[in-house]
Amino acid sequence: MSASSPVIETPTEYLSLAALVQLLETIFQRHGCSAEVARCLAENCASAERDGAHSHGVFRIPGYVSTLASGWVNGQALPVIEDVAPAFVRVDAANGFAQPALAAARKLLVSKARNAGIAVLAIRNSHHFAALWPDVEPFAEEGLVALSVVNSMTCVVPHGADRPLFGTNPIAFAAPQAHGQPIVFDLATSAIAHGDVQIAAQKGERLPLGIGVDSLGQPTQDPKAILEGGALLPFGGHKGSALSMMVELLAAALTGGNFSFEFDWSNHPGAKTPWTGQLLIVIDPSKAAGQSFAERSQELVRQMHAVGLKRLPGDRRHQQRERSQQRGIAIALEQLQQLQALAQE
Ligand code: NDP
Ligand code: PYC
Repeated sequence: MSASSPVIETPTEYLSLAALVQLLETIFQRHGCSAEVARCLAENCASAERDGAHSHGVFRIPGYVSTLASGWVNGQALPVIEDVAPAFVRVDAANGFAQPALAAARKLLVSKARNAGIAVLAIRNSHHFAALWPDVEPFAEEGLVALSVVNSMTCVVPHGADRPLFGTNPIAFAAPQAHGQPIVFDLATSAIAHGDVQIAAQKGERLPLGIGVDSLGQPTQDPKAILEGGALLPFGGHKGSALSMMVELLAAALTGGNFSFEFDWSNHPGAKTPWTGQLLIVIDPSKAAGQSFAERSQELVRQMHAVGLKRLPGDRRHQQRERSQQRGIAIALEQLQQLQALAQE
């Protein structure tokens, strides 16, 4: 581009969080979700868009809609909660989404964590198509430490193997921090999230080397080659691969959900949501000995900044959240019109 080339701005609209939630809620209801499930998914997806987590924001709506239309997932499912032990809750999501299952079991989980000091929530028979941080951040906002894992669909080659087996299998962690935002990280154990490969393919962008392979197992920077018969690699070689294996064990073997390689959606054209499981571990740090945990986390952050760290995980999201709160959530006009059309179908 020459210095004199005009910059072409994408026409953009700015929506309040409430307006975006309302629009998405209408879409989910129109396409087969109960009012409760629609509200839960709309809030989740709108928060991701507000925080600039674009791979799991409104970009996902067509996938949700095609999945619901395919009959692969039950948008009206009523999760079944089983209180199995003083620190263990099981939920059968009844082939519905994982977020309403978590919402239904949340109160029991928190009360168990506060009583026992720790509690586990094992969700099975569930579909998770979203970012994981919204599942853990609220626990830290009420003073608890939370860790969650969810497995997805086969598209990652275990380190040292020839063919894909694992999912993109994210891990999210949240901890309270005195006088600051909770410390939160949320990362796929693949080199990048599958959603970001799809976005790169849509934009015609190339990916860095070391992220994926083509259908012949050869390294590629072409996102389409990864999506069409190729696969992703774990982040960090054998280390990310071990974490991805751990996610399969905790989110599937422990919960009773499917491994990423165990479901077959070929009879449901349009199905996009992995039918797997999710595990959450919640800890009440007030039960621990010593100084206040939140004060200790603040001290750790202080020392990290003191050695030159400029950016913590979660900082980008929080900055984007603030921007969205000030000027509204930016949605490209064309995308907004597509959403409005889906709300009217
Ligand atoms: P990123 O690699 O973008 O970010 C991973 C984490 O690292 C975030 O907490 C991020 O914070 C932080 N981070 C990024 N860059 C830096 C940096 N330079 N310094 C310090 N911290 C940094 O995310 P992924 O691509 O791994 O995952 C994207 C999303 O995809 C996640 O929300 C994940 O849950 C979701 N996902 C969902 C799946 C599912 O089955 N439901 C499957 C796979 C992924 P920040 O947020 O502030 O950028
Ligand atoms: O981005 O890898 C991903 C993903 C899988 C399921 C939902 N998101």
